[in-house]
Amino acid sequence: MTAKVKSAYEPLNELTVLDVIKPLNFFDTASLNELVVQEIGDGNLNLVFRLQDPDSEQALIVKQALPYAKVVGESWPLTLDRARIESDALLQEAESVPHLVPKVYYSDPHLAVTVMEDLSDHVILRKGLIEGNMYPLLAKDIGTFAANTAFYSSDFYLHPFDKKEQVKRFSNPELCKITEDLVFTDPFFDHDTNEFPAELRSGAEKIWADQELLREVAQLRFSFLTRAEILLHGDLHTGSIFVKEDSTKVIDPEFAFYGPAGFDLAHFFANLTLNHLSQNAHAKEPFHRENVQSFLLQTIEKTWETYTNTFTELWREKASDPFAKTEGVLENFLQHTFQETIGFAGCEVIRRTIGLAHVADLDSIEQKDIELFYKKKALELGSYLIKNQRKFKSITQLTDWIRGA
Ligand code: SR1
Ligand code: MG
Repeated sequence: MTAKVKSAYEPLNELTVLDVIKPLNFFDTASLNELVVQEIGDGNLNLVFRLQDPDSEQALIVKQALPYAKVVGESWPLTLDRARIESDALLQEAESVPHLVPKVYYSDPHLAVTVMEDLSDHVILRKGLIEGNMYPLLAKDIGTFAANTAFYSSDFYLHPFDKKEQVKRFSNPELCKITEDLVFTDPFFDHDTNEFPAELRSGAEKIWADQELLREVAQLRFSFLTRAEILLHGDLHTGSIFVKEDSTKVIDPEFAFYGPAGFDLAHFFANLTLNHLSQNAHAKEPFHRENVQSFLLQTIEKTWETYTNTFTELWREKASDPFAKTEGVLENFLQHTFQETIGFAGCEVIRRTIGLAHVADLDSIEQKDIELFYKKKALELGSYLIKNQRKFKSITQLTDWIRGA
């Protein structure tokens, strides 16, 4: 859909958002004043408006970046360019996996706005998992998403000039800096962005004093800073995925950039692992808990299998790399990606436990002592993954270990 709208930046409200969508002629209704408009954003960074025609049920979403991080306030300024990155990433992803991302109807980089498909019939995966729901398509869909977006954005497929153009297009320094700080730096030092109760201090101090662990984190961080391998979503936790029984949609790629291939799957696996831990407290009865926990581990296994199988098929059919047919080249790439996935996942587990921006999976455990117990476990688990990333040789070795942990 193409249309021109007025575009000097100002934060939208329930009224001015109508000016943005008016030229799009999306709604059949004659009067836009009849639309029900709600600001529904519950994330850390943006405004999200849902506009719905109460008669026809037609609806759409207008997402606008604020010039600061909503989670902290105006004292944390943040680039509006992330809105352009997000809509460009959605369009890019839609070229290979259109069924796995919301449709973009319109975007305006000056207003920092993306108008997109309404997905209110889906739920946020994190919420669904905390409630103990299971999603049969999840693993296949996320594995397919990760493999396609990785392969088609990589040097294995693209001409080197095109790849470098893409790296420039998705240069996202401010959002990367958030990840560099919040995932790879602050939780590993006594930094003032960290957030945790006093009872976790000894666990945190153990991490800060562990030189072997810090050396590994330094290497993972360096990888994140320097390895422009593929176009990443950049923030693929379970709050960035919408699900329903028969559909999966990956949303919110405002952190998209070119980075190391294991990073997205690591975030997905880390957040599933945190949910797996939290099920011990959330699940109402043991039988259901066991079901949900095995679903989570199977999801990790099937996602990785789908990722490697799909990536391998794409490689065999379409790789233009001169070494694509050389024995062991693909296997080395996948092996390195696997190892880093485990290390990055360990960092994310630790960050979501003692750093900034926790996860509701653990924070919503009602009994304080039980919450602390599982948070301590999370710190041990994250540290082990980082330090032992090279010991895991297969995905089932990883899931077996999580099951035992
Ligand atoms: C200030 S932003 C905090 C976190 O929210 C986003 O979803 C990212 O995970 C980021 O690290
Ligand atoms: Mg987000």
